[in-house]
Order: sequence, then C-alpha cells, then structure tokens
Amino acid sequence: MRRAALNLKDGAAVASALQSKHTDLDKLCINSIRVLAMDAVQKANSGHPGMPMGMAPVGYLLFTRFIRHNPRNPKWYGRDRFVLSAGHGSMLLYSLLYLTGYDLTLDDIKHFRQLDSRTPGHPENLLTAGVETTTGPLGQGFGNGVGMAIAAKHMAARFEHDHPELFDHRIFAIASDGDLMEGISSEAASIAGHLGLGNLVYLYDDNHVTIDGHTEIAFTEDVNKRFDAYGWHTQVVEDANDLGALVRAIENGIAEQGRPSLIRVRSHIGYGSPHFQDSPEAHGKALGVEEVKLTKQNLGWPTEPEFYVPDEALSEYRKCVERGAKLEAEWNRAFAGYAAKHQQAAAEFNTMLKGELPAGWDAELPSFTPKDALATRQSASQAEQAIAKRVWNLFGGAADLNESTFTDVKDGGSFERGKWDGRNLHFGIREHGMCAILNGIALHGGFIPYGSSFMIFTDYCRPSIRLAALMELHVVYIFTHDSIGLGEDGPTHQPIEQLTALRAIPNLTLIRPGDANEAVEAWRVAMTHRGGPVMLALTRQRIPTLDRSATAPASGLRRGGYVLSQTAGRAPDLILLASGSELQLAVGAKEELEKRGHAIRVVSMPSFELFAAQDAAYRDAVLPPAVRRRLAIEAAAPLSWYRWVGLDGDVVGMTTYGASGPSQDVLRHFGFTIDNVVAHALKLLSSEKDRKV
Ligand SMILES: Cc1ncc(C[n+]2csc(CCOP(=O)(O)OP(=O)(O)O)c2C)c(N)n1
Repeated sequence: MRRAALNLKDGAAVASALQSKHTDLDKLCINSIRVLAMDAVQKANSGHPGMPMGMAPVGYLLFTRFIRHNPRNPKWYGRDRFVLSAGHGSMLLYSLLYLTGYDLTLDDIKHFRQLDSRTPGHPENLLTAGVETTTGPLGQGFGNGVGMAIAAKHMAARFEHDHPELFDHRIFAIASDGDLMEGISSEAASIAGHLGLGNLVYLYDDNHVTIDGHTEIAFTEDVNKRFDAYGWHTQVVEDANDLGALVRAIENGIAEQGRPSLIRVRSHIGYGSPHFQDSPEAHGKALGVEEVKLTKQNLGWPTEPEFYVPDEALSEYRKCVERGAKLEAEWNRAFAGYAAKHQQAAAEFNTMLKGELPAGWDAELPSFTPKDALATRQSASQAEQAIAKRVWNLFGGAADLNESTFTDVKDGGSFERGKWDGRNLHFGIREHGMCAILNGIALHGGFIPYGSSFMIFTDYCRPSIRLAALMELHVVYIFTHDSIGLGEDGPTHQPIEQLTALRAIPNLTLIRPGDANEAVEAWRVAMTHRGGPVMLALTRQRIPTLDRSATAPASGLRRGGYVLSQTAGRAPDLILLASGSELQLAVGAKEELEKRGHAIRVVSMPSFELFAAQDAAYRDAVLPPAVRRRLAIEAAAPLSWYRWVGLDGDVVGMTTYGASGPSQDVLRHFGFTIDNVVAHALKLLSSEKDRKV
C-alpha cells in the first residue's frame, strides 16, 4: 500500500474522465458546496460566502480524490491533514465535512455562527470533528501546516523502519491572499523551503479580492516567483473550474518529494453570483435573498428548498466513508504487521500518541544546593537535558538563540533536510513562525513541542501563543532574559509589560521560578500539565539557590504559590510575595524586618495561574485574608499583582522602561535591592489604615 501510487491512480482516473471539462455529477457536487455556503451565510446573515463559492472545485477534488481521510475516525493517525488557513471561508470546510460524512449534520450547517453550534464563525478544532486546527487569524494555519509536516517527517524518521507507508501522510492546505500577505506565512514558507518539506501541498486561492477591494491596491508581487525563491515547487492553474488542470497540478504537487508545493489557483470569489462574482461584496457578507435566488438560477439549481443537496451529489461525497474505512483498515493491517516485528517501537509510538510520558521520565532530574548560584536558564536547561534523555518526543528548538536559552538537546543532532531524525529544530530568527509551527507539531500529535527565545520577543509570538491556549495545546515555551536583570542590552530587550500581558491570556500557564530547584519543578509542570501551553520565564543573570533546610521545598511550585518561610511562633504582620529573581530580595528583606521586630511571611509566587486554580482554602492559607499588609516584588509592570496584594498592598515593580548597564547596576537603579524592599515594607507596616483587621 504505497500511498503515492494510490493517489496517482485515483487522480489519473479522474483526469481521464474529466479531460478538461467536468461531468454533470462533478458540477452537482461542486455546486452543492456553493449553495450550502450561500444559504448558511444568508440564514445567519453573517459570514463569508465568496471564498467557498470560488474554491468549491478545489475542496471537492481534495476531499473526494486526494486527501486520505476517514470521516468516521477523524483522529486516525495515518490520515492526511487538511488545513483551511483562510478560516473565514469556514463554510467550505463545514460543507465538505457534512457532505463527506463527518459527525456534522445539515442541521449544524443551518445553525452556522449560532451560539453553541458546531459551526462557529471560524473553524475551531475543539468544537468540530475533522477540523485539524483553529484558523481565522490569517497566516496562522499556513504555519500550522508547516509544523504538521515537520512532525510527520520526524515521526517517520523515528519509526518507519521497513514500513514507510504507515508514516507518509501529507499536509494539504488552502491559503488565501490574506494568508500570503501576513508576515508569518513568509517565515513559515521560508523554513519549509529551506527544509525541503515535500509532504506539503498548498493551494493558493488567487481570487484577486480582499475586503477593501481588489488585490491590486496592496498586493501585486509575483507570488509564484516569491515561492520559487523560497525553494518551493510552484505551479499555476489558470481556472479553478478546470478540474483536469487541478487534478494534474495536485498530482504533480504530491509527486514532488523534495520540495513543498504551492499551486496558485486563479479562482473567482462568489462564483456564480450574477452581481457579486469577482467583487469584494462577495467576501464577507450575505449575498441577499434576491441574489441568492439569482445565483441558484444561474447555477441551474432549484431556488427552494434552502440547503438543497441532490441525492446523487450526497451519495457521491459519501463514498468517502467507505473509502476512508478501507484506507484505515489497510493502515491498521499494516500497523499490526509492523507491531509484530517492532514491538518496542510500536509500544513507544502508542504511548506518544496517547500523550503519556514514559515510565521513569523524571528519574534523572537534578537537584541543587545553596552552593550552586545559577541563572534559571541554566538550571532549567539541566532539567530539560535530563528529561530529553528519557523522553524522545520532546521536540523543539530555538529561534537562533540557543547560545542564550540553552535549549538544544545535547547530542540530539539538527533536524535538517534529509536528516529528519535530528532532535533540534533551527527556527532561525522567525519567532512568530516558530510558534505557529509549534502549534502544528502539537496538533499533528505524538510530540511535546517546545520553542525558545528572549522574553521580550513573546510580543512577536503572541498571536500563536494565544491560539495554543485557545486550542488547549501542550506546547512548552522557554523564554529567558526575563527582566531588566538582563542588563546591558537595555530597554529594547528588557521586558516590562510582557509578564502582565501574558498573564492576561486565558489558559496559558506562566511560570517564573525563583531559584534552581523551582526551575526543575517548573519543567516538571511543563511536562505533566495538560489542556494548555506552559511558559517558563527564566533569568539571564545568576541568582542564589535558596537554602531549603529551614524553608518549604520547591515542590510548592506545583501549586503556583506557597509559603516559603515565616517568622516562627507569630501571625505575620506583613506578607512579602515575589516571583523569579526577586524571590531572593523577599528572603533578604524578611531577615532585615525580623531584626526590627516584625513577623514576616515570604510567599513564593512563580505561577499566578496555578495558584488561582487552587481551592479557596489553600489560597487563604497562603494569603490569609486578615493580613492586608502585602508587598509584592517583581521587576516588571505591577498591574497583574494587585489581585494578590489587594487595595491595601503595594508592589515594588517597574513603571517605566529599563536602561542599559551592568545587571546589578540596573537592578539597583530601579530599586530592586533589599534596602528598598525593606523601606516599602516599613511604610506599609507603619500605615494606620492598613492595620491588620
Ligand atoms: C491577521 C488577520 N488580519 C485581519 C483579518 C480580518 N480579515 C478577515 S478576511 C480578510 C481579507 C482576506 O482576504 P483574502 O485572504 O483574499 O480572502 P478572500 O477575500 O479571498 O475571501 C481580512 C482582512 C484576519 N482574519 N486575520
């Protein structure tokens, strides 16, 4: 069962049947998509009919002739992946999913864009079976597909042995003008071309229209020349309705093994609409009752009932069910043969796919003593190396900053063209592309992807991080140089508002460990947390490893915040809270304040999200509501701390940008000293209004 052969056979059959014209049945099938898209958008009075109407022939051919999928098991590992990068054209995907027999009904289509429906405005992977990735922010899907292709190559290199047919699935995508205008697609296309990802086949919907007008107002480059220059295999289909030409081009794209493939397809937005075809009017709103009627008449379709799909068309599409079951059954048979021969590999593969960690994954995690003064980027790196030795599917790399982030797996080799078993991805200086690719690797399945750069550049990654959180993906981010403590590089590189901004992303778990042992614990959470991404914020500068003999162990990090230490025998007068490199200041200030007779509690607060997820009893035990004198210390914008310090508390933070200078000088300049923390604490302690109730 060589998949390429099967594809070519299918394709050739279509091509000869079609020559360059389509048959009546093809026409019915294609127009079914157009009608469903028009009617659904009209009923919702909201949505984007034009793109699905223009690209209906491409969707039809891909789903019925080329993409290996099983509508009754959308998670079958051996399937080809399809990404609708132009997510606003969601009705193209929903139509195809319904028509080919996924768990999506005509009733779902009728509830397009309604609350609680399975057909939201843009495709969401958690809501709709068969949606591989959430798309809508243009360019993201393009990057996801590249990540999926990387994952497929790496998986094959590890496992295929004598069974390449089990691991040779491809990634198909439809991308639009908007996708290709967004910078993220340039990053992703550049790396895909560099790597020679021959398992990618992208179809570019060249319809010359965006929202504000025709593309000539803003997008006149020669897209194919651009992709030639990236090292892609490029083709042109001059008419999206020329099925024969489309088939040949897709076949060529599939046959091209050494380069990713882009097929520019000249299509017509709103195809069939007498007044709005080729016009921006067809892009993003209902055509109107009258125009829908005229378009149906123009397409030779009955004007009523709405959502009408002829039986012949539906049964043609539904052949995908039988075909898919057969494809999966063949794959399963082949896998059974594989598993008999390669028992250990098959077991490992299944563990990875289930998202489980191998037994003993954490057996070599280091622990540190007070004599180790390490930057958390160093201690975290040691933890990562210990995990990587035992967890093969921890797979990622750096955006050209491994020399600073220390995330490359030692002796892991580079993932490069033809060296698909290399463990270290070199994303180049492409942070946004990196994070979209990480999402794609996670979506593909089988890996725990990670990526690293400087904390300041999370701003370059934010849209993809947000989508990882929305899609509940297990992605790990390692961002170092997490404060003004990075020193000389100065304010352009010193994150100020980033921590607060990241804490505003729902379902992202941010961890800023306060010493080497907390850094190890942070990696433990990163590996075991499920249902969303985890980000580690790590220091560039060395910080002390706390003496834990008289304090709580670093495992407290797992609960996000914990009492590190407290003046013995007395209720606290004041609570000092800190994260990351500022935890040492809280510890030092406590000593000074105790000398002055005050009872002090130090709370280590590496992760707001983990702490917020604890029950109220635990949170109140750590931060007793009665103790209202609370001082937080973090070398960053203070905004996110007010939830924890309350109206009577205070924050030693950053309200301006930083400055260039040696780390200790910069920290001192901005008040990150024990003396300044003590001064702020004394002010709180002497304040009448703040008195403990
Ligand atoms: C990053 C991003 N910016 C802006 C938008 C809003 N938007 C949605 S569709 C669109 C125009 C896209 O034009 P094109 O990709 O050519 O789609 P078509 O007109 O062919 O449907 C815009 C600007 C978006 N979804 N994502």
